[in-house]
Amino acid sequence: MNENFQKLQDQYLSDFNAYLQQQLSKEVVNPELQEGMLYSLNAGGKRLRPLLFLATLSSLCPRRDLTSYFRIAGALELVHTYSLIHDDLPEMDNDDYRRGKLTNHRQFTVGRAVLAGDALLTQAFLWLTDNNLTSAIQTSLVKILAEKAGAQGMVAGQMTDIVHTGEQLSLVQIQQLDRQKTGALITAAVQMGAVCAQADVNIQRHLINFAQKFGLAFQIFDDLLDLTSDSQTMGKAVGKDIAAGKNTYPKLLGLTQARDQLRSLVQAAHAELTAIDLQNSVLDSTLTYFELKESN
Ligand code: GRG
Repeated sequence: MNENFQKLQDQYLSDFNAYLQQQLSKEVVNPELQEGMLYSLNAGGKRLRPLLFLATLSSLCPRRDLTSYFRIAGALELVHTYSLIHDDLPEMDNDDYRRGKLTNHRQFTVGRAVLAGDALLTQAFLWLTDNNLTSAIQTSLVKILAEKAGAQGMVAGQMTDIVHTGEQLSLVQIQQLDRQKTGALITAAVQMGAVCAQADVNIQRHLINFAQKFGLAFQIFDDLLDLTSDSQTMGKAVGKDIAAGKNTYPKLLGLTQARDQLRSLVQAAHAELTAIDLQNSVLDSTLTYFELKESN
């Protein structure tokens, strides 16, 4: 197993978490907003999108000081956290628990949760423009995140999801939905890493392909996890998504075929990196996320 991903987490995760805490405590003066934002930000997320961003940058520019990019990595986590707070709201998924803790609106109120989410989303764009990068790079980052998180990406996926919950979608429709809902922000993370590294067009193309495959694998993996006892360690009941009428891969394809799809996506993602000589890179090692738990 390639252990670089573990090394990246060991080296940066606790400093990155401290950075998020420190910055928001300093920048958000309204006490209720700060409390609501930090409550969900500190609720035990894996930081997958920031780590993918840092892994991409580090793979392309091994000597770059990654700590000076915490603000950009942080913007991705702010957007991700907002999306989870809003996803849990009564008019969306109506969840009481996330990651084993009360959801934001259950801990506070619906009004406060909506505003904490709004503030996280908005703060992310401040962080993309209030840093030491050139204005050309900042503009590219804003464009990528706005496109992938908004009406052409995650929000559109969420809309399709809530409108079609309870209906049986085809495989092609589920793939399109997940490309937007889950895959778009993952793709943004990798693309933003490539932009910070000023990678050429060909490299960017392969990295986007890698990220799209990673995103789909991530969703299938999440669906598979829903069916195992592991989901309970994340504060979820086993089979909750399927019981809620969600369109999941195991429901549509069966367990064996869903696992096969996951395996072939991981191989295809690895092949995208091999094409640009990034096999065995830190980014390649992020694929161990799926290997580690696939047997569960
Ligand atoms: C409300 C605009 C809006 C969008 C919500 C991301 C999302 C769209 C909904 C989350 C629903 C969900 C459970 C999707 C499955 C895949 C996924 C995104 C899981 C959560 O991401 P992780 O596992 O979360 O990275 P942690 O807890 O580690 O931060």
